[in-house]
Amino acid sequence: MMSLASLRRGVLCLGLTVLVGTVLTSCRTTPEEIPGREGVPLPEGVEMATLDFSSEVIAEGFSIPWSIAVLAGDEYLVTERMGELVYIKDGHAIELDGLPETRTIKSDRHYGGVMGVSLHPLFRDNRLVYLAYVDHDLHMVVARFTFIDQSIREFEVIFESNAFSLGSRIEWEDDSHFFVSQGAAGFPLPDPGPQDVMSDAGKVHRLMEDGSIPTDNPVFEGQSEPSSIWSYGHRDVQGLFLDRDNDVLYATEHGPLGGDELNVIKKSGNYGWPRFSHGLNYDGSIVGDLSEAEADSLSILPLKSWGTTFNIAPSSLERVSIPSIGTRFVWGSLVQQRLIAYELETGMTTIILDDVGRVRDTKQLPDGDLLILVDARESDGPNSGRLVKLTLVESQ
Ligand SMILES: [Ca+2]
Repeated sequence: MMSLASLRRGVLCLGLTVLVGTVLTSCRTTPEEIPGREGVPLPEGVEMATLDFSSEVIAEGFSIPWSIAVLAGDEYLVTERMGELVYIKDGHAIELDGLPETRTIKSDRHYGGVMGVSLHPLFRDNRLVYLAYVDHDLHMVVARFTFIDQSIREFEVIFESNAFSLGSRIEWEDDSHFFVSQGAAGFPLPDPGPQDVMSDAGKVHRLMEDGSIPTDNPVFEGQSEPSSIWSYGHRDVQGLFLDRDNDVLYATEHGPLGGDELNVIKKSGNYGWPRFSHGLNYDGSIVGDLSEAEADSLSILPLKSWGTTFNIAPSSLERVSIPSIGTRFVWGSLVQQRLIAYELETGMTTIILDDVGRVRDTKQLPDGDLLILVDARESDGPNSGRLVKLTLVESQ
C-alpha cells in the first residue's frame, strides 16, 4: 500500500517535472520526509550502516545545548543557547555565573543565543576559554575569559560584529589565530548581507587570539585594509574543522529547503549565498539569480552538496577515526535526528546512528570514544537534552 509519505512525494515529483521539464531525474523529498524511514528510499550515495555503540549519559537536563569543550578527563563546558554556560565535572552540572545578557530570536525555533565554546590551544597554561554569542544588541560577539577555580574571571568581549548570527562555531588555526562562523539571519527570505563585505552576516571570520584583525586577512574590493572577514557568501555555517596535517579548513553549511553543503573554506572565497544554492527557497522557488555555471565562475561551489534529495541540517563537524570504518567526517543532522558520516575519498554519506535526537555537537576523545550533545526532545520534556559518551562495541 502506498504510504502517505510516498503519496506526497509523488505529488511533488509531478509538480517539479512541470517546473524543470526532463532535466531533473530524481525526486526531491519534502521537509517532513526522512529518507530511510517509513518506506522513503535513501538517495544514491547515501547508505544506512549504523554502528553498535554503547552509550553513557554524562550529564542531562539541557534544553538546546549547542557546543562542548573538553577540559580534561571528565570535565566539560557546555553552552546552552538560551543563555547559559554549564561546567560539568564527574557528572555534576553547574551553571556558571558571570555571563552577560544574551539574546535569541524566536522564529519557528530559537536562533542566536550562546553558541560556540572553545579552549585556547594553550589552555593548560593560560586557562583561556572563548565564547561566541549574540549580545543584548542582537549582534554576534566573541568573548574570552580565564576559567579558574570553576569560575569565570576577566570576562572580556574581544570581537563585536555588526549583525545577528544563526550559528557560530569557533575553530583554532594555530596558537594565535582562530576562525568563527556567523550565520545570516535572512529568514524566512534571504538577505543580501552574505554578499556584502561591509556586513558581518553570512561570513567566516579570522581573528587573532586577542580579537584583533590579522594583517594577512584578505582586503576586499573597495576596502583599503583587511577586516575580520576570511570568506563570504555563507548561509549558516554550524560546523568548522581544520585538517592540521594539510592545512585545509572544512565547513558544514545549512541550505534552505535542501542544499546543505560541505565546503573547503579558502581565503577571500565567495560561497555563493544567496545568489546560488542547490536547495530551494522555502516556497519552492529557485534560489538566487545565478545558474550553476555562473556560480561556478563567480563563487566557490561546495565540495559536496546533497541537493534536495537528502535534507540534513548539519550541526558540528569533526573528523574521527573509527576502527570499523576508518577516517570519516562526522556531524549531527538536526532534521533527521541522526549522526552522519562522510567519506571524502568515496563521496559516500553514511547514517551511523539513527533516531538519536537533534545532535548539536560531536567530539572524539583521545581514547576514541565519541561525545554527542543532543537537544531536548518534545516527547521527553523541555530539559531532556543530554551529553552522551558513545563507545564502539567490538564485534564478536
Ligand atoms: Ca554555497
